Amino acid sequence: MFCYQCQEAAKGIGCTIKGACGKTSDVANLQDTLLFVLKGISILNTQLKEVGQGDKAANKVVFDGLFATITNANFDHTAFVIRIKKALKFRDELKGKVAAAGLLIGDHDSLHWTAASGEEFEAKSKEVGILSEVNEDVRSLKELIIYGLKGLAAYAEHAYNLKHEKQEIFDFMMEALAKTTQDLPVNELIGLTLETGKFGVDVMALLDAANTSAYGNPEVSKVNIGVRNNPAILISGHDLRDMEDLLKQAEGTGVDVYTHSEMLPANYYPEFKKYSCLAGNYGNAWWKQKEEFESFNGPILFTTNCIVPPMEKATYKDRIYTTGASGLTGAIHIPDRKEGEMKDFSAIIEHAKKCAAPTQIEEGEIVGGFAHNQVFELAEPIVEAVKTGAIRKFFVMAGCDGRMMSRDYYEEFAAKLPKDTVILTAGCAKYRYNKLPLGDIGGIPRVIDAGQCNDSYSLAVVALKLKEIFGLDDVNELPIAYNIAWYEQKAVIVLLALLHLGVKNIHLGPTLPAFLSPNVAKVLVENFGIAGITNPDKDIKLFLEEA
Ligand code: SF4
Ligand code: SF3
Repeated sequence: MFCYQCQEAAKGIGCTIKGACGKTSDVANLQDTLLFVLKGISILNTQLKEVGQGDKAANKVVFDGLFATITNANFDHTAFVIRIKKALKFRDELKGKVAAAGLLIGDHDSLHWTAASGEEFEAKSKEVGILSEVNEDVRSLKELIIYGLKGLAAYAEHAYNLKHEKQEIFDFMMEALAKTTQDLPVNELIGLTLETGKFGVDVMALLDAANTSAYGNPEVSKVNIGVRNNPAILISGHDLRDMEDLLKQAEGTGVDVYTHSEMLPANYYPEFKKYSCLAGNYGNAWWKQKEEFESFNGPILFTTNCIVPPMEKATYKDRIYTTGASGLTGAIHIPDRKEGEMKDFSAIIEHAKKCAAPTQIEEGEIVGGFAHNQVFELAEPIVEAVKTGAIRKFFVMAGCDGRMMSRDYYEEFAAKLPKDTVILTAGCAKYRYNKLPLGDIGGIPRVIDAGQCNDSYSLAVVALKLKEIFGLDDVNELPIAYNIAWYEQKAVIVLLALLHLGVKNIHLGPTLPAFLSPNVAKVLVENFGIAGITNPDKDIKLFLEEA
């Protein structure tokens, strides 16, 4: 195996024996092979699309497959073997359609290779894995594009589950994936990287429309972080349609539902607040799950990443359920919903009834729900505070959290920021500072949480609105600094989206991606002012000195 797609890549180079995330080499190899087959499907369907015969079924095969290979989403060997088998069968059907349309089938190996067993699937990865691209810069750009596409695919899937889809986004996803099989000059690959960012904006806008049209606009909300006395289910991940189905089925059963990690923002949606079984948020960011799942006592539902494979001795092993693109060997997987129906969560609800209520680990409330609509309603006092100097600067600290010690930086950074600054956040990065007593500025909280990582889109919308209100030509003239924490590939698409929107001087930490070759990193530094982080004191000084 060789994998360097996330911030925890071993030694800052890549994982080769086992992932720091817990991914075993057999699963890593199967993921590489699945990606290879998805490239073949993308080549064929792009050909069909060009003659007006694109196959809509390809959309889901590709976005769901890409999503399953995201860091910490799916650790299930068998699930990948099944996916590869299905993908090969689907690819061969597409080949038939390409031939029937009178088109030539190319000679890329992803169009012709075939095998039937898990061992053969694994063996293939040696030829088609990341290192099969020998030019370091080309490899770096291609992987940057692929990771952006993985993030895009995840967001597209959530929107799709809410019946929001845009064929242009799927077409781009497949066109770009197909292009990664070609010998393209570096300039073209840079162009494709930036184009990926454009579609990143589009997919986040689509998901925002899907979420808000289904569940209303997030509103300022106090979320309970203590516990009640009922047995309960903990729901994690990002999929709001799963959240809806679970709440509907749990309501009135005596079983409560708590959110974990990236599901916290579900508490901000008016439609979800109506359910009396929604009891609040339990715990913190994903990487604390080993302790928090023990004390939760009830079953846990993963709708997406981030899963940490449990230790052998973990007591909660038989309380884990997965659904959608997520998977874990030994966990119970809840199948997809049938057309027009809800997913069937009865098993997890029955399981919860037999469990003790959660053990309290925290108490009190946290405040969130500042997506774009809510911020616009509060625009007047915010703009006023900027004009009077009560707010000197905003700090976008969106992105991911992770278990590396070096991430203590973000807590320290937030705590040390001057009191006339405001943090704008989204994603699980917020858990580093959303429980600190940072206070407010004339009633405006100093931590403004827009929601999940995809709600970084909301922060971009707010920035563009402020640019308009202040009559500026360039979004970079605003008093906003970007200090983003990344971990997995959704953060990659958020970053590319921000670059597409013209945002410059983004600081990225706790370390720069291992998949950026020195030359590609240089392009990002020279053209976009991308930089790393140093220490909180030095960085705060630097940010405050910047215009
Ligand atoms: Fe390593 Fe990250 Fe890949 Fe897991 S996802 S194998 S931690 S680089
Ligand atoms: Fe977090 Fe995994 Fe990225 Fe959605 S849940 S932000 S790390």
